[in-house]
Amino acid sequence: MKPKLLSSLGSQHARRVRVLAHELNLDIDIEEVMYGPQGFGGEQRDQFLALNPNGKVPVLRHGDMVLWESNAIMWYLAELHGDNPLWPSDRRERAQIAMWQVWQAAHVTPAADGLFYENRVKPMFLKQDPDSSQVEQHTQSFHRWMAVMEHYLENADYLALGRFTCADISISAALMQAESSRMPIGDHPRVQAWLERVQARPSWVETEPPPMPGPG
Ligand SMILES: N[C@@H](CCC(=O)N[C@@H](CS)C(=O)NCC(=O)O)C(=O)O
Repeated sequence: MKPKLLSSLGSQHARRVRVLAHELNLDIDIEEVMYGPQGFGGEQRDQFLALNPNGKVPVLRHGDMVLWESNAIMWYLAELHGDNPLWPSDRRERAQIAMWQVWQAAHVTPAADGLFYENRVKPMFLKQDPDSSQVEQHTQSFHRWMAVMEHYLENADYLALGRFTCADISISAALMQAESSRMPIGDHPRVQAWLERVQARPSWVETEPPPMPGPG
C-alpha cells in the first residue's frame, strides 16, 4: 500500500514533504484536506482529529501507521526510499541534517509564522492591522536566526554537509511566505542567495501553490 499524505497546498509544513517527494520521486498519494469553519478536516473534522489530535496538516498514513509532524514524515519517507544524499544513512551526516531541521521547528518557524500572521493573515483575512510590538518582537527573533544561517553560509552553498539535503528543504519551506509577510531576508544576503538556489530547483517550482488572494 502506498503512503498517503494528507496535505494542503498553501501549507509550508506540507510543502516540505511535497518537495522531498518530488526530489526523491516518491510513489505516494497526496490528498488535499478540506478546511472548514472548525479547521482542517471540514465536515470530517472528527475523523481528521482522530488521525491528528492537533488538527494540523500534514499527516501521513501508511498501512496502519499514522504520522504527524512534517520533519518526522520526511525522515520516514526518505528512509523508506533507501539511502539517498538528502537523508543519508551515515549517522553523523544524518545528525547534522536533523540538527538544522529541529532548529527550524524550534526557532525559524515561530518567528516566520509570527510575521506571516501579523503582516499577511491579519490585514488580508482578518481585516486587522498588524500589532507593531509583535512585529518588532518577531522581526528581532527572525534576524537572530537568519544571522546564524548567514554565518554558516559564509563557507558553504547549503546548510548541512555542504550540499543540498533535507535541512535545506525544511528551512526553505518555513520561509515560503517571506516576501508576502515582509520577512527581512534581504538583510542577510547569503541567506537570500541560498533561498534563490533552493527555489530554482524543479522540486520548488513544481510544488508552488496558487497565489493567495491579495497584494504580494
Ligand atoms: N509542527 C507541525 C506544524 C503543522 C502546522 O502548523 N500546520 C498548519 C498548516 S501550515 C496547520 O495545520 N494549521 C491549522 C491549525 O493550527 O489549526 C509540522 O511541522 O507538521
